[in-house]
Order: sequence, then C-alpha cells, then structure tokens
Amino acid sequence: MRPAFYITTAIAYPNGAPHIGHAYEYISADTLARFKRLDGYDVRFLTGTDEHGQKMQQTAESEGVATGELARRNSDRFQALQDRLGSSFDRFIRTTDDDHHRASQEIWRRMVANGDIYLDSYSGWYDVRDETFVNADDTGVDENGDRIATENGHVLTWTEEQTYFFRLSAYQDKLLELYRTEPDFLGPDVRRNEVASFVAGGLKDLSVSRTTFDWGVPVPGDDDHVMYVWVDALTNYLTGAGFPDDPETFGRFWPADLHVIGKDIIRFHCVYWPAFLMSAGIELPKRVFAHGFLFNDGQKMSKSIGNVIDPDALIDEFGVDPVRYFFLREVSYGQDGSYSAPAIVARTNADLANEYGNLAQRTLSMIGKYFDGAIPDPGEFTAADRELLDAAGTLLGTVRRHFDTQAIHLGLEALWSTLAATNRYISSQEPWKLAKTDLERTATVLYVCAEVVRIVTLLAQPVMPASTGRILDLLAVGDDDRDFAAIERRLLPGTPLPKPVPVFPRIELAEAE
Ligand code: ME8
Repeated sequence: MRPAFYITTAIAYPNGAPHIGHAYEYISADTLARFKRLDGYDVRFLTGTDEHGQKMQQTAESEGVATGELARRNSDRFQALQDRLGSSFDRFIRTTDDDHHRASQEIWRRMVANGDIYLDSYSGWYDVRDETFVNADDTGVDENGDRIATENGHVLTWTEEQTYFFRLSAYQDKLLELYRTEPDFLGPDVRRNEVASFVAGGLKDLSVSRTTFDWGVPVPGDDDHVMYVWVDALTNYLTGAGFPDDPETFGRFWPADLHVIGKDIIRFHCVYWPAFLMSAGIELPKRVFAHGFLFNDGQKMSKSIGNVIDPDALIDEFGVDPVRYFFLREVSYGQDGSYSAPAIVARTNADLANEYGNLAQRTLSMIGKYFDGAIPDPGEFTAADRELLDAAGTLLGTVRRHFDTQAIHLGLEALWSTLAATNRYISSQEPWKLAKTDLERTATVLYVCAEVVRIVTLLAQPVMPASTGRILDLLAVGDDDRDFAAIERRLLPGTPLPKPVPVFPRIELAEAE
C-alpha cells in the first residue's frame, strides 16, 4: 500500500478575483503534490475558498448582492484558475459546504469539552481585511484621523460585543515546546524564530465568536453567535480529510503532511491552529511552510497603483508551463519574489527554449536523420558518457531532498545544471560531425543525450505537466514508464519515435508587451 501524503493550500477569501499571489501558491503546492504522487505516494491535495466572515458580508453589502451569491460567484473563479493552472487538487472545499459546518461544530464541541471555551465580553480593534483582532499597542492614527494597524496600515473597526473566548493563554508553554521539539513544524527556519518569540512574549485568550453579524458557522448551542472566521477556516483542513464523518479516510490522511501558506498568515497556522488541535485532542499537522510574497516589478501589488496582474492575462501571454516554471525557478521558495514581463521572457528563452527545448529537439532530430527515427543502439560508454549518465542517475535523490524541505528552486537548479552539462557534452562530442565518420559512436552520444533528457523530463513533470508530457511522447515513453520508479529503466534501442516537433518556442518581448 502506498504511503499517504496530505497537502493543502490556504483557502482564499472569495471577496474578489484571484490574483497572481494566489496563482503562485497553487502552482507551488500543485508541484509538490505532483512530485509526491510520481514518487509513489497516495496523495490527497486540498484547496478551496474561505467564504465566511465580516469581510465577505461587508463586500456583499457594498456590491448589493447576497453574501452567498458573492461567495459562489468568486469561488467559481478561484476554482477556474486552479483548473487553468493545471492544478491536480482532489477536492475544492468551500467553507459553506455542509460537511464543513459539521466539522467546525465538532471541533468547537471538543474545545468546549476540554474546558477551553468561555463566555465573556470583548472590546477592542478589529482588522476586517485580515479578519484579525489587533492589540491597542499595535495601532496608530493615520492622516485622516482613522485608527489603523501599525503593521499594515489597515483601517480598524472598534468592536464591543459578548463573545466566546478560547483559552489560548493556557497553551503558551505547549506551543513553545512544540517549536523546540518539532523544529520541522514550521519552515523556513527563520519564521520559526519569529513565531517563537511572539509566543514567548505572552498570549492572551482569543475571541472566537461574533454576534454583530451572522455570516458564519453557528456556535453549537448558541444561535446568537457565529464562529470567528479563522476557527472555521482552519478547520477546513480537517473537513478535507474526512473529519468527522469518514473516520477511515481521516485515519489515513490526518495528520496533514504539509500546509502550504503565505507568510502573512503564519500566526494563525502556527499559534492558533496547533492550540485548537491540542485542545480538541487532535494530532498536529507535521509541517507548515510559508512562502513569500510576489511583487510586480519590485512593487507591492495594489488596486490603487493599478498593477494587480490578472493571472489569466499572464497565462494568455506566456502559456501555463512557462509561467509555472518561471515562478518556481526565479523565486527562492520561502522568500519574496518579483516578476516582470522581460524577466519571464528572459527565463523562458534561456532555460526552456535554449537549454531544454533545443537540446531535446537537436537530439531527436539527429536520431530522426541518422537512425531512421528509432532509439539508437549505444556502443560501449566512455568516461564522459558515464559521467553524464551517473549525474542524471543521482538527480532523483537530489531533487527529492530539496523538495522534501520545499526548496523547489534548488531542485530545479539541479535539473537545469544537468541540462547545461549535457549541452556542453553535445557541443564537445559534435555528433553531427561524427555521423559522417563513425555512426556507432554517434549512436552512443545521441543515446546518452536522449537518456538524460528522459530523466530530467520525468523529474520536471511536476512543474510543467503538459510540456513534459509532450517531450515524453516524443521519446515514446509509455504511460507506465512515467513515474519516478521508471527513472532507472533505460530507453529501449530500436523503439520507433514520432516525428519531432519543438515543444518550447522562443518568445519575443515585443510580442509579449
Ligand atoms: O489569507 N504573494 O486568504 P487570502 C504571494 N482566507 N502570496 C499571497 C499574496 C502575494 N502577493 N497575497 C496573498 C487568507 N497571498 C485566508 C486564509 S487558510 C485557513 C485561510 C497568499 O485570499 C496568502 O498568504 O488573503 C494566503 O496563503 C493565500 O494567498 C490566500 O490569501
């Protein structure tokens, strides 16, 4: 039986259209999910939308639509983006789904049973945009006289209401112990230190229900309250694994192996979420990984600057796979990154058209020309041949090691440095000259090139599923020979190949702008 692997993305607020930051998160999580599947795991990949809360209700009111309708309309757009990106999610959860209400009420009941929920009154500042309570110490006043959060300048709302509280303060020591004893719980490493010092600074109990609006999951036994949106939002990860209705699936996939999130929501995932789970007596996720933020040409994306890029427009312009590759190769995963049309063009041409596509195309067309389009039969391997084949043979281990710590960019760097070595090899071996004098040696050189292209292509599948599929078709690699277990099998001499066609065309900036 294949080992289970459960991976999730954050669930986005569908109060507007998805932007490139969302696309980035989906691309990276999908790549990690695909990698695990090809590496022999039974993967469950969950994504979706976070539909409750004050922000959704306010947006709907200002647009004059029912909140449920706003949620559905925009949630569909998030799902459409996932489809367009080629995302291989197993479920697209909407927090308005019935089973999710059951899951949220069940975790609530368990926190009550553990004595961690009590009724009191809350008064303080609330950041509707981030759906978070803000301490008075962390606020200031802007030039309009509005009270704002110092951290991000969001305008705050004063709230005073009777709410339920979660005894977060009781979990301070347990959380600190978690960060100490399970250092892999949060990555990248620098984030763990930030969270640990935040927790060490002291935790106040958390208000976990609202009474001033009703767009949320009702609190069990008290219909005047809906749950604070982050309580139900975080619980989506349990719902998506079958909690509480399907204990068999839940037993198989929980605890989650990896929650992929952005750096702005670390506190919710690494302080509140483990505390809720400890209280409810549910195992903690094994790892939370926070990716960085994307900036447009170095500038923060904002509606007022007018530089919010629609991911669909980017895909129309460059294609899905170049966009997927660009973000994963260009940005060190875990750090912030920037993108611009010239940067996408430069990477696509250098890495995809030249280094990869051209190598595949040259190799395949020489096989077509000199060997009737069938995989050539190699002679004895020289030291140079073996060196390259051995390097390709170690790639799975290298890429796996990087992907297991979410260093996606380093995995890709290893693949592309092998492609570069292969291009140097083909230039020095000059098979187009050899073909005139020594066909046997030509066969060996082209066989080695085709083998390396096959191995790199198998390993690049998680990043560029469609294009790599076409290259594997051109190499006549069958469907059963496309997982990572197939890497150690070799191309079979004599196998007829289809007529080669270029897979990665060069793009011109003029065209792109
Ligand atoms: O935070 N670059 O939803 P959301 C990279 N509903 N990533 C970005 C980004 C950017 N410019 N902007 C946002 C929420 N993100 C909650 C999550 S999970 C139980 C609830 C990332 O729509 C962000 O960090 O504001 C988050 O991981 C995801 O997009 C959804 O953000």
